[in-house]
Order: sequence, then structure tokens, then C-alpha cells
Amino acid sequence: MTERKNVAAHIAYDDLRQWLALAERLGEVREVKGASWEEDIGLAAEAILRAEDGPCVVFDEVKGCAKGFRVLLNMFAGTRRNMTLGFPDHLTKWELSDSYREAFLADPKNIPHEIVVHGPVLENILTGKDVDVLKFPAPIWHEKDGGRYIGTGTFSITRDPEEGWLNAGAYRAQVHDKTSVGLVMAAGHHGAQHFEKYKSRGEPMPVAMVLGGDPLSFFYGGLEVPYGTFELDVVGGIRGRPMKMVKGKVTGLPFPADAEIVLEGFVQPGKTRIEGPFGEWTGHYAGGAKEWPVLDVHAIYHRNDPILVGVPPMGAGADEMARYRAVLRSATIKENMTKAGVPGVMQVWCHEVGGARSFHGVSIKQRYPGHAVQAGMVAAQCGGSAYASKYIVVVDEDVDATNLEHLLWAMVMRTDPKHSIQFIEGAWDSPADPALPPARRALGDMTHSVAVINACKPYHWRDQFPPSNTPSPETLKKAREKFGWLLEGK
Ligand SMILES: Cc1cc2nc3c(=O)[nH]c(=O)nc-3n(C[C@H](O)[C@H](O)[C@H](O)COP(=O)(O)O)c2cc1C
Ligand SMILES: [Mn+2]
Repeated sequence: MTERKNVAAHIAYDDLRQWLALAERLGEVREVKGASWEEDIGLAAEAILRAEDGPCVVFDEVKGCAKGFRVLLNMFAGTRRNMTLGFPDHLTKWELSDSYREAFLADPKNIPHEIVVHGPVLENILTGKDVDVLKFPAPIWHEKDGGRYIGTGTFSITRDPEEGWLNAGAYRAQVHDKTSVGLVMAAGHHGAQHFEKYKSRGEPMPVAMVLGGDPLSFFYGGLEVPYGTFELDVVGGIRGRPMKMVKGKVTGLPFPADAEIVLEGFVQPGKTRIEGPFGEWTGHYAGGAKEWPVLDVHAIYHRNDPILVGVPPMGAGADEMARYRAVLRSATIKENMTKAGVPGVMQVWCHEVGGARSFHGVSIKQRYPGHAVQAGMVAAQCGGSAYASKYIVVVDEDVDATNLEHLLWAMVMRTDPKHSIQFIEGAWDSPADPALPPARRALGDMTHSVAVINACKPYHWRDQFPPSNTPSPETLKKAREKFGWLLEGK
């Protein structure tokens, strides 16, 4: 729980290949040849994505695909986890998250992207009859998936037709055929808000879908950045150098000059196709198979020997997606809370078991009556958390909110359920929520209730609250030094 001040941070890569070279130097990259997209790559994902220190795996010579057309799995694990965010190896996940927040979020300095004319993404440009999305080794990730998902490690760039700002959001994409993919933008997400505006104007929405970018840009595609702000300008600020972007020939939208693969085209208002089902981050096929908008691909850009990034959600438990989102979303929510005027926030942890979206622990140094409820409500509904948050547990600062067992211990022991739980109703939910009743889903009413659990010692009698027998750090150290040997060889 130590606060790390001013840990030097430096993002040492610009594109995926530079990142891959750094990961290789750490000895954490494995290559697999001859796997099938129909089954093998999904099986490999099942085998490795839950381990905290699993390797990054690059699949080449995928059956039926050209040599060099690769798939990359598992960016965020092992030692490369900290390298990816620009920090030294030794930081724990909590230290990494809080150092990241301090270095990059507390006083953010966005750097606008720069438009350039050349870039490796332009090495191959396919238009007209040459457009063929099936060239890429998009896997079937889970056995009951309704098709091949090319867009998991992806983000799509759109422009607000009225206000002019650019957005990058991670919205999944299923392959429909050679020239079209699905685009699932949940209501409320910025891409969906843009599309609503295009629809009301009766215009198609231009889209540049990036498949395989550097990890940081991808992470920001999937992270809540305020309305009106271009995620890639935030990434420029974090790197301390602007993102270099080229303009698409069809839409004029910019996309990273060193991206691996970009699909450019239009989403037509009113045009939909059946999409799904897909094994989602909630560990269920909650969204089923239904009509979603379609991206008609007019141009494909790709580097020589392109690398498709795969970030499939793996269901119950913690997976790669949950782990990187936990580090980044916890930092975002802590910063959101502080900026919303909540004092004394010590830790925020978006627990991996909730996909780092649905179950958050918050520890505070209580300062006044009502402080814990304020912290819980803001933690539940701030920019970084509002979408799909379900349970917020607020604890005192003597509890390690990042530790699931400690958090649940405090929740179980320090609450009086009838009085300690409050509900927010009608809150923003995700279509991936398996508990969303069919009737509400059919109406498009993607809302649910959120429980805010105050597991702090009641403020007005906190001094009479029985002391905890959790040992002090000094006693624990002494115990380990004196008798830790008893566990050796176990
Ligand atoms: C790998 C991945 C896949 C995602 N898939 C979807 C999706 O299919 N639809 C969706 O609306 N949000 C999806 N999300 C969540 C959004 O990307 C995320 O909430 C993001 O903040 C949205 O961007 P926006 O705030 O600019 O709208 C996904 C996130 C990740 C990391
Ligand atoms: Mn956005």
C-alpha cells in the first residue's frame, strides 16, 4: 500500500514491432507455426491467457494463410507488463497502477497527433476487387462463437460529424465476408454516439478500424477517456511524442502510420447483419446473436507480414484483458474520484474477477460522516466506472483493497447487510451483462442496479469498533523472519 512518488516512466516503443523486440529481449516471446485459426489459436488462448506470467505468443504460417500473416496473443503478462506501461520490472500490480496514475493521469498533457504522408501501414493498399478480409488469420476464439473475430485487439476511429473531434474505441468485429465485418458499438459509447449523429443526418459513418496497433494505443481504445478527447492524443501525451498518423484514401480519417492492419470504410445507417454470439468479458454469451451495424470495407492497409493482435475474453476468472484493465481502470477511477472532490482516497482496485469493470474495491481514510457513501457513489458512477459497474465495496485504509480475500473479509465482517448496502437504480449497463432480463434487453433498456457497500467502520463509533487482530507490519515481518522456515520445503 506504499504510495510510490515520482517513479521514472518511459514508454520505450512506438509501434507493435518495437514493443515485440523489447518483449523478445526479456525472453518472453514464443513462436508457434502451423496452428489452425479454426481451433488451435483459441485453444492456445485458453491455455495461456489466465496465467500472470504466460508468454507472448506469435502464430505464423497459420493454416490456409500466407506465411508472415501472423496473430499475436498476450501482450500484458510477465515482466513485459511493466515495460509496456514504461515502468521498472519490480513494481507490483498496485504500485504499477498508482505510479501510472501519478505519472500520467494526475496532470495529463495531451499531445495532438501529427499527420504524415508516409508510413509502413501503407506498404500494402488493397482496394476494389482486392479487398479481402479473409486473408487475415482471424480465429474462432471460443467453441460456441458464431464466427471468426478479427477485431478483438482493435480500436475504431470515427469523427463527430457535428463537433469535428476524433474518437478511438475498441468495438469488436466479426468477419461477415470478404468485404464486410460487424461493428458492435454499445449504446452510450462514443462511437455509438457518433453513429447516432450520422444516422440523424442520413449519412454513412466513415470508420478506420485498426487491427494490430501498439499496446498503449489499443489499451486507450478500450479505456474511458472523456467525451470530446481523442484517445490517441492522450497516448501522445503519455509517450511525450505525437502519434504519427496517415490519412485514409477513402474517408480522410487518420490512423497510425505504423499500425499493422487497418480496415477503412463506411457504416450505413439502417444496414445490419446478424452478429454473434461471442464469448464475452462477462464470461457468458449474453448478447446472443442479433442484428448489429456492418462496416463495409472499401480499403485495407497493411504492413508487410502483418500482425493481427488478439485479445479475446476468457470467461470466469482473471485473464489478460482483465489484468491490464485492472491496472489502467483502477488508476482512472482513483483519479476521477480525486478530481470529483473526494478526499482521502487511498486505493482503488477494479477486481479482475469482475472483468475489471463490475466489482471495485475502494479504500479511504475516513474524514467525516457520509464520506464512505460519497466515495462509493462516485466510484460507482464516475467516467471510468459508470459502464457496467455492479458492486462497489468501500473499506478503511487498514484493508488492502487490491487483495480479494482481504476486501471480502472486511465486507463480510464489518457490515450489517441491511444497513450497509445501498442501491443505485437505472444505471448504465453493458449488453454483455448476463443478468440483464430478456424483456429489458428487448426494449433496449440496458440499465441495472448497482450495489454500493459501505464496509468501513461506522464513522460515528469508529473509535469503539473492535480492533482487528491482523498483525502490524512489524509483527508480521518478525513472525516471518523467526518462523517462516517452517513453511520451507512445503
Ligand atoms: C478488447 C475489448 C473489446 C471491447 N469490445 C467492445 C464492444 O464490442 N462494444 C463496445 O461497445 N465496447 C467494447 N469494449 C469497451 C469499450 O471499448 C470501452 O468502453 C471504451 O472506453 C469505449 O470507447 P469510448 O469511450 O470512446 O466510446 C471493448 C473493450 C476492449 C478492451
Ligand atoms: Mn472516447
